[in-house]
Amino acid sequence: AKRLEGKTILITGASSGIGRSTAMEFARTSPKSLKLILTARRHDALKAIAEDIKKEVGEGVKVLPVKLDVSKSNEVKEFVENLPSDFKDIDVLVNNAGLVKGKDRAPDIKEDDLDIMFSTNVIGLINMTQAILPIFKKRADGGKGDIINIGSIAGRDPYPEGSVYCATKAAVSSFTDAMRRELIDTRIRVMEVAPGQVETEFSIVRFYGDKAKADAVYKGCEPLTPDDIAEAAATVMHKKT
Ligand code: NDP
Ligand code: 8X3
Repeated sequence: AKRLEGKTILITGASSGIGRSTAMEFARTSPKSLKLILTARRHDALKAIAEDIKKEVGEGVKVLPVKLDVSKSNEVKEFVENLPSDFKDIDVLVNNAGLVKGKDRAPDIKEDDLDIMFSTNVIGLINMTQAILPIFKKRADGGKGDIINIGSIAGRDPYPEGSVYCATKAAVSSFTDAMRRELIDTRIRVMEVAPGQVETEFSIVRFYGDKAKADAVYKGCEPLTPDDIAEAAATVMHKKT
């Protein structure tokens, strides 16, 4: 619980799956002094999660739901400029927003799918990192804060018909490692959590809303749950000193 106490934590892609579970898990772990900024494109879903948190842990966790598309660099900049003063002092950025679209082999990869995967998973994650890092850097002794990037095993072990998604996650991994080295002389830590298969809306999104196709992905295996990943994310961060 100490790890999270008193922190202001920004989670992208908090409207569903791993992001939603991470918000709930953090709130449960530190129910008295946490501030959570929850972002995604679906604002109504974020507001519902804010209500769920209130029901489960009470008023001790302050939640700010904000509609934000991470792939739009102008939205990201405006978001940071317009943060209310009591939520500006962000300690932790969880770069979780991401998606997969389609299951195709080259040369049949759809251009729209290619665009949205790179602009969300890679450019979106970099946009957010660039926007939040100055907040970390202006702290004493070269800066302090935690960045937790949600990568994937797919970034290390790429599979046919997922080439673009896998390439985006390899990019996340590479960007994370370079950032860690850039910031080695600060107390800004850059981490990657790289899950295997987790049952969320991920496959529903992959198959453009076809729930039956998505369910078939998890038949006969035991996928991780988003709560498993949320617990991992909670334990990797700094203890506040
Ligand atoms: P979900 O589809 O359940 O959640 C994805 C989240 O990302 C949603 O909240 C969605 O919100 C958000 N999102 C998508 N596009 C954008 C955007 N442009 N701007 C802001 N938010 C966006 O899937 P998961 O929880 O599984 O995925 C979360 C992360 O975990 C992703 O990065 C994924 O690649 C990664 N991952 C998933 C695995 C799995 O097997 N499920 C395994 C390994 C990693 P909204 O639609 O409201 O914008
Ligand atoms: C999601 C993991 O292998 O199901 O990142 O695509 S996988």
